[in-house]
Amino acid sequence: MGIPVNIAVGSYIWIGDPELSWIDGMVVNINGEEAEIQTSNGKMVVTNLSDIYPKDAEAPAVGVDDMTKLSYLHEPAVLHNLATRYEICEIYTYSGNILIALNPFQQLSNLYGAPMMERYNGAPFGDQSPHIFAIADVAYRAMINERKSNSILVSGESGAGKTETTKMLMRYLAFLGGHTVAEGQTVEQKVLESNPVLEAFGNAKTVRNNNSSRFGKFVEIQFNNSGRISGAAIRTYLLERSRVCQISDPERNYHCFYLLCAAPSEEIERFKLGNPKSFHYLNQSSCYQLVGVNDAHDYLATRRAMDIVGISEKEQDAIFRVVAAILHLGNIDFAKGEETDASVIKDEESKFHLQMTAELLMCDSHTLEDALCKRVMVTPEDIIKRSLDPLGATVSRDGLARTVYSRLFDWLVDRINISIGQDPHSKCLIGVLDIYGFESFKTNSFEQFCINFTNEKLQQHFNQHVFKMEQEEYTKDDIDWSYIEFVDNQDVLDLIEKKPGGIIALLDEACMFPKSTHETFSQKLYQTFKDNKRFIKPKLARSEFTIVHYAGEVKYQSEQFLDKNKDYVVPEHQDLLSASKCSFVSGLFPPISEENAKSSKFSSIGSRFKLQLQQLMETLNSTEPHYVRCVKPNNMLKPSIFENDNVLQQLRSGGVLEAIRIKCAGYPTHRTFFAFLERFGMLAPEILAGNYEEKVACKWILEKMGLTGYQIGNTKVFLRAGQMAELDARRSRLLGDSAKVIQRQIKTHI
Ligand code: AD9
Ligand code: MG
Repeated sequence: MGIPVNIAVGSYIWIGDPELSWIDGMVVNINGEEAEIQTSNGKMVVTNLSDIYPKDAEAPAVGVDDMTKLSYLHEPAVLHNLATRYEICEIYTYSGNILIALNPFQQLSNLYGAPMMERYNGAPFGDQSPHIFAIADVAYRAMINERKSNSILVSGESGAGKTETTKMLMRYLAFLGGHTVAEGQTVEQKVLESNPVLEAFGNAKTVRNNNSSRFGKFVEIQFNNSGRISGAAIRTYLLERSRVCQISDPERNYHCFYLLCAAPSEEIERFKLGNPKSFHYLNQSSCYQLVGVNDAHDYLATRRAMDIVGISEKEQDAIFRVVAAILHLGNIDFAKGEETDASVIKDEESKFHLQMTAELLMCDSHTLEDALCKRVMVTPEDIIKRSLDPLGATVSRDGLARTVYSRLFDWLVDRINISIGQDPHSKCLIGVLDIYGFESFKTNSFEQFCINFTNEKLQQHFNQHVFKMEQEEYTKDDIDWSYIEFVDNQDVLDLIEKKPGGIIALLDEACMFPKSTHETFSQKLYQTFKDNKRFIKPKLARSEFTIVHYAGEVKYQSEQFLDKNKDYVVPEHQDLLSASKCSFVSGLFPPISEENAKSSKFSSIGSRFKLQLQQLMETLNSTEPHYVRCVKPNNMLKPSIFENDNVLQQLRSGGVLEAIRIKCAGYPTHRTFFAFLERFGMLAPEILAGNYEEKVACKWILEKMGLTGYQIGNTKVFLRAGQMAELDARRSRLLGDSAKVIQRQIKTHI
C-alpha cells in the first residue's frame, strides 16, 4: 500500500543498501519511474521511485528520545535514530510506551547509581531521558494509584541485556518499596540475592553471552497497601537440561561446577574434586575460565547469597555435595561385559568415581552400578534384569545426571520461594519477566520450538496491547478509529498448541505410541498441515519442518523432539535416590504413589510447558503491561559497534516494527496544534495571519492542501501515513529548493 507523496529533485531520502541496510542520500534527477540518487557515502544509484523513503532533513542531530516524535515513522528512520543515539551512549529510547534498550557492553558511569534513582523517583513520565527506572517508576505509581497489578516484560535475544535490565528493575523497585528492619533480612534483600543464586545454577557461558540464563524467569513482587514490598514469588521456565552432560567449545557448563572446583581446600578435599579439566562434563570444552570472573571469589559470594535467601549451611553443603556427585558421575565409563550386550565399570578410576558418587549421594554403590548398567523388564511371565551395552549405560548415566541437576534447580527455586514468603493479603504486584527471545539457529530443536512458541504467545499479547493503547490515544482525543485493523498471529498459535490437532498434541501422541520415530512424527505433521499457510515441508525433507513465525521462518530438525518431550525418570534411578540416606537427596525424589505411577505414565515437557505458559498469560492478562525490548547492537559483545542488519532483525523479532506497523495502519503522526502550525503555518500565511483558534487554523491548512482521511482531535492533528511527507514536500517546494516535483506512489510505511 503506497501513499502518494511528492518526491522532488533535492529531496532527502533513504534507499535500501546491501551492506548498511539503509543509506541516505539526495535525489539529483528524476526520469519517469526512476530516480538518480547521490548517496551520503559518495555513490550514484538509480532506483525505482517506489523504493524511496523520505528522510526528515530537519531531524535533530542527536536523535529523538521517542520514535513517535519522528516525522517519518519507517524502518530507516527508526534505525538511524537508534544508531545516532547509541553513538553518544544514549542507550535507551522510547517507541511510544515501549522502551528500547541497547546493550552498551560497557559500564556507563552514574547511569544506575543512587542519585539516578532519586532523579526518577516520582518524576512524570517523559520528564527525564528514557531509562529503565522510568518504566519501573510508572509501573509502581500505576499500581499505587490505580490499585492494579502491573508487569514489565523484558525480551530480546541472548546477550541483549535482559537479565541485567531485570536486575536494575528489581533494584529500583526495592528502592521504592523497601524498608529497614532491626534484624534479619528484608524481603527485598532476599529477592535481590536470589539473582546470584539462580545465576550460579542456571547460567552458563555460551557463544552468545558469557553469563547466559539457561531458563526463563518471572518474578512477582507483592506489595502491601502502603506500597511496601511484602512478599515475592519466583517462577522459572524450562531449564536447559542437556548442558549438564554436553557442552561444546568454547562454551561452559553451569557456573556452579567451576565455582565448586575453586572452593576452599577443605571442600575440595571432602568432595575429592580438583582441576575442572579432569571432569568429563567440563572438559568437552577447552573453556574453563571467564575473563573478569574469579570463581573462588564467586563461590564464597554464592554461599553468602544463599545465607541471605535463607538456605541453611547444612542445605548448602548438601547442594554442593550433589553438584560434586554429578561431576564424579560423569567420569564413570563403561566397557563391554562378558555377556553379550552387557557392560561393566571400565577401570579402577571409573570405580573410584562410582564409589565417590555413591558416597556423596549417600546411596548404595552396587545399586548405583545396577541402576546405570541394567534395566528391569516386566514381562507377563517374569521380572527380568536386562543388561545395557556400554553406550546404553552411558545414556543412562547422563540421564541420571540431568534428572538430578534439574531437580536440584527446582528445589532451589522452591526453597527461595518458601524463604521469601508470599503475602496472602497483597492485592497488587509487579511482575518482571526475563525470558528468552526468538531464536533461529542453523539447527533448531525442541528447545527452540518451545522458546519460539513462548514468543508467539508474548507477541500476541504485545500486539493486542499496542493496538489497545493506540485506540486509547485516539479515544482520548475523540477521533474515530473504528476501521483500523491488524493481522493477528492466532493462526501460528493454533498450529502449535491447538487441542487436538496442534503440533504439541501430535508430538504427545507420537511419544505415547511405542513404534513412533521422529520420521513417522514428521510424516504426520506433513499430512496434517499440508494446507496450512504457517507450515512448510522443506523440499526432500523427511524429518524437518518449517514454521512461519511472526518474526520469520524457522526450520526445525525433529530428530530429538520425541526424546526431549518425554519427561521420564527411569524407575531404577528413582528407587536408587529416593532410598538415599541423605534426606536432602531423597527429598529430591519423593516416592511415586502406585496410583500416580499408573495415571502419569506419560508426562510431556511440551504439554507442561504449554500449561505453564497459559498460567503466565493469565497472570499477565490481569496486569497492566510495560514492554522493554533489549537489543544487542553487535555479536562481538563490544561497545560502540552498531550493526544495522543485526539490529533491524531484532526490532523485527521483538515486535517493535510490528508495533510501528500497527501505528501506521492508523495515524502514525500525531502533532499538537502548536507544533503543526509551527512547521506548516507557512503553507498558508493568510490563515496564520488571521488570528484563528489553533484547531481551526490547522483544519484550514489541511483543507487547503487537499488532504483527506486525517483527523483533528481535541489537542492534536492525526495524520495518515504519507501525509507528513506530502506536507513537507509542499513546504520544501515553497522554500524554493526544488525545480521539478513529481507525484508518485512511494512507501512511507513499513
Ligand atoms: V541471555 O538470553 O540470558 O543469554 P541476556 O539476559 O539478555 O542474555 P545479559 O543481561 O546477561 O543478557 O547481558 C549480557 C552482558 O551484556 C552482561 O553480562 C553485561 O556484560 C552486558 N550488559 C547488558 N546490559 C548492560 C548494561 N545496562 N550496562 C552494562 C550491560 N553492561
Ligand atoms: Mg539472561
